[in-house]
Amino acid sequence: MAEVKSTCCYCGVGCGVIISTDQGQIVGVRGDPDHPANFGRLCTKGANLHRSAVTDTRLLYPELRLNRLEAREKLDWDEALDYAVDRLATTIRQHGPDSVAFYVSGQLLTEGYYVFNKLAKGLIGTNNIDTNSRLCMSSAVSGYKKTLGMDAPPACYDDIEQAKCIFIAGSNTAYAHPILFRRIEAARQANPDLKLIVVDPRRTDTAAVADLHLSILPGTDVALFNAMLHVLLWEGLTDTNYIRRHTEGFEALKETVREYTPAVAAEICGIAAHDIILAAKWFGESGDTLSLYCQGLNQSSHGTDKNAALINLHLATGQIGRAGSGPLSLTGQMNAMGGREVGGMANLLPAHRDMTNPEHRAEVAQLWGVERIPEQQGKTAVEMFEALRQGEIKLIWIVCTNPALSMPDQTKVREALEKAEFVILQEAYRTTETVPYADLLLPAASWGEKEGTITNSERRITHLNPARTPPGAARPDWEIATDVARRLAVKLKSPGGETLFPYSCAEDIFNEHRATTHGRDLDITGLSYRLLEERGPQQWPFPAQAVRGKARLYEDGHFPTATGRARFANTRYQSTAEQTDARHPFHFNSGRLRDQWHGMSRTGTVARLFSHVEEPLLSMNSEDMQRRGLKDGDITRVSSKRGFCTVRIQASQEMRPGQVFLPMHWGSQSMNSPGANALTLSTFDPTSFQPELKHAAVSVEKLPWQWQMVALRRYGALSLLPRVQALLAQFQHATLGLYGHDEAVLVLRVAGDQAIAPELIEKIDQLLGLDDEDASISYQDTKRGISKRILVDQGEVVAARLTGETAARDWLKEMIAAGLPFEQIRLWALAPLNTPPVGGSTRGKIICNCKNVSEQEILAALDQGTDLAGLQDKLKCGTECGSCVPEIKRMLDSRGK
Ligand SMILES: Nc1nc2c(c(=O)[nH]1)N[C@H]1C(S)=C(S)[C@@H](COP(=O)(O)OP(=O)(O)OC[C@H]3O[C@@H](n4cnc5c(=O)[nH]c(N)nc54)[C@H](O)[C@@H]3O)O[C@H]1N2
Ligand SMILES: Nc1nc2c(c(=O)[nH]1)N[C@H]1C(S)=C(S)[C@@H](COP(=O)(O)OP(=O)(O)OC[C@H]3O[C@@H](n4cnc5c(=O)[nH]c(N)nc54)[C@H](O)[C@@H]3O)O[C@H]1N2
Ligand code: SF4
Ligand SMILES: [Mo]
Repeated sequence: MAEVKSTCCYCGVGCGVIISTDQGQIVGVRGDPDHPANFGRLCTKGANLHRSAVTDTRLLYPELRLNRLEAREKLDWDEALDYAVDRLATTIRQHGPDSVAFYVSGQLLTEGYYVFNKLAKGLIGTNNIDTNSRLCMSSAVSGYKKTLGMDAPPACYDDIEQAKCIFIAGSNTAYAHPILFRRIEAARQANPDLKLIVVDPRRTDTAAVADLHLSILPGTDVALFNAMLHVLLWEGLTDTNYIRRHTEGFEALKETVREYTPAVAAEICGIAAHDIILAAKWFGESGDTLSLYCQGLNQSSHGTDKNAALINLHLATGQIGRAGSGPLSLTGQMNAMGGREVGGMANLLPAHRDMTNPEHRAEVAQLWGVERIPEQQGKTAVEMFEALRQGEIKLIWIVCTNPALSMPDQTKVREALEKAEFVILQEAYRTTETVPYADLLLPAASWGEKEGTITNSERRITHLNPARTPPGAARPDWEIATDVARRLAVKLKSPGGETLFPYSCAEDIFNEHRATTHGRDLDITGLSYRLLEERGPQQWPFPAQAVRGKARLYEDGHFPTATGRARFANTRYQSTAEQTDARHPFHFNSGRLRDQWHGMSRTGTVARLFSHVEEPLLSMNSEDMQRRGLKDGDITRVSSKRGFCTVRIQASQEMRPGQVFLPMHWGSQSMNSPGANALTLSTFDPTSFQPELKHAAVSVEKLPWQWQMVALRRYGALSLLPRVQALLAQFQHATLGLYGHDEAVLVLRVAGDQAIAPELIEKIDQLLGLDDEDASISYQDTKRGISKRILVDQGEVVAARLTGETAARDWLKEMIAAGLPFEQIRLWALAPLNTPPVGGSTRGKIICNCKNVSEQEILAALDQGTDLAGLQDKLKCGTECGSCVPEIKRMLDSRGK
């Protein structure tokens, strides 16, 4: 057994982990007690990381297809790299450097990011490199730059304990940054006077526990923040001294917010005026208000304004650069911050330099030893895919992201991928939505397999150590980029090109990156891999000779702007790009679930991470459902002007009337449509270029489909996944997932207006091993269109398929997962009835994943008068990672406890 320090690969909290390995295999993971982001804690996703370290669904070898109608063939690395270089060089020669593009990711380690950026801007001479952070953090970047001068979050996690008021806007922290939420819970426990305000159209788990929940109408944040400033002025709660000494532009903003009275904003935001006044008073009177915010602000066609309007409140009250206060934008992906540091975007250059600044371009050219950096701003994510669709970009190299799931307006994105002359995809898994579009697949090393650094939400850099060698031929991203770059330099005969990428290890790249930060706001010239190993993770800036990094920025009130003053942004409320109307009456919102990560390539391999939410469900207010004659579990068609998807619906107390919410995680590899982004629009913020993923107008219609099928298979579920995925498009409605606690059961649910073709059923039976006549039991009632097939292995039911009517599915699924003997269901299996036999009960949704405790078990205990402590004592739920505690509290609340 060996132990190695690394980090979790998911969210921007950046928790430290200790990975244990046995004979080169990852066998366990625990929180690193010494890591300042989590002090040993992990959320459900983090605590299950080792369970996702399986290789069944990994991409193991480079694969190429020369013709899109044919299957891909395996290659060795030399062939794959040469082929990639050939295509790149030919395209560049024929159509110029801007005919190629790189679409990379905030989940790359800083080193990999750095090399891709240099490859595009330094060697090829195109600024067409952008990342999924464009869908995520770019409004936060432009919000900071517009007001504070630089892209630097001024506060830190320790401020949570020091704050007297925490203002969370557009962030479901309880789900998306759980370990920070644990800290907030602890801080509130330690200080009962600490106020928590949450601004979210939905009553999320985060909002439900707040002292004040402002359930604003979607997209109306700027009106709210401006009105809060109006109240702060009226109540004399602004810090005139701070405004005078350290800021500029306040007069114009003051003039603007004059018209944002609480009454006016209450009307726009759809909340009570007195709640706006209360929020402003708490914000201003506390003296130490910390704001945490995320995609509810960023993913908007005026995301920069939303960010800036919130920062205005901090500047106006002088609550910045002080312990316990400041605007702390939560980063989404674990290294979204690192990507910003190396300038891996179409409008940025290394170390927070700007593409539009000629001096910055010259500096970078000199640092890299290249003639020049191209001046023309590159294409940002949405523009990049549009240019690909228009044929302007011919070749795209996609790294560590899944645009066929995560980009808005999938119809267009998929058209772009189809039209592309050549698509290179550098991925770790072969199960993602983008894989079918790839001409060349390059297998990447993934979590636990590589060395490098990441920076979390509080500017803290951690050094990651590899715990195992990558499976198959997979290689670290930086190595692949470096190899291509060197070969391409030779092929393009670029002067000095062959020495541009002299790296033999990740550390070489880190050291070069470090040198680019010299004298910049994020100066890390005092850091090294060795220091990070010996003294643990550090915050930037950390210049040479520094003893430690800086916990907080702007403590002296000096800002990195031309005048040294922070700038108020004169923000005005604008409505969302698309408004609801009679044809599309619902406001569509999308986001995260507690236990899944984006396209589920990793979390989707861990059965227990499906037990909180098994299927993509559209949440709707129960009154809206009643009015439309909809009930829980009905299949609906959700349509926007751009596309549609079919999903089951559920009544949700979280939703206000007129709004619906769909998790973003399911796409065409786990259902029969591209999911949420079939519906979204690609309109973006004019400054940040971040698309408005959170707001669209949709209609919801019931589909009266009676015919259903469920197929279940234990053993080998993971290796079956890709083969079942390939069938999904053939169904009118289908979802694919896993079930179980330890052993995974594959679950395929299908519905339609009539029975699917017998050949398709046969195909599914074959895949699941149900075609074995000797081992399986089948029952067929052709007249009623009902059939069942059950596979028994050593007396246990291991697979089943029901068609026509599937009332027994949940019970059967639990039975297969638990490995119950076939004898228990023999009579049912051979009978015409499809409803579960007497006594067949289901556990339903699992609330506590660590301790495997279901909603029903908790409700039953609540019926007996148990409180939270009693539940924790008796059922043990919520005692391990704590991710389910907000939900349990909510259940207690609804019982008036
Ligand atoms: N479990 C889990 N955690 C994750 C991720 C994951 O996939 N799964 N992904 C990570 C990444 S990359 C990111 S970016 C973060 C995202 O973290 P969050 O931004 O916290 O998560 P979301 O669910 O996308 O959206 C947050 C909330 O914004 C609300 N919202 C929608 N419209 C508005 C609006 O107009 N105003 C306001 N104020 N709120 C609005 C939504 O109702 C939603 O509850 O999560 C990170 N953490
Ligand atoms: N409707 C809607 N759409 C959204 C959002 C939303 O809220 N609503 N949120 C947006 C946001 S904030 C984000 S960040 C994006 C996220 O969207 P994506 O970036 O598409 O999401 P991931 O599934 O995290 O993609 C990362 C990919 O990298 C692969 N991978 C894992 N490890 C490695 C590695 O080490 N190297 C390489 N090369 N590959 C690896 C994974 O298998 C995975 O497929 O989605 C955006 N899209
Ligand atoms: S909060 Fe959870 S997902 Fe985020 S880094 Fe920590 S363990 Fe990973
Ligand atoms: Mo994100």
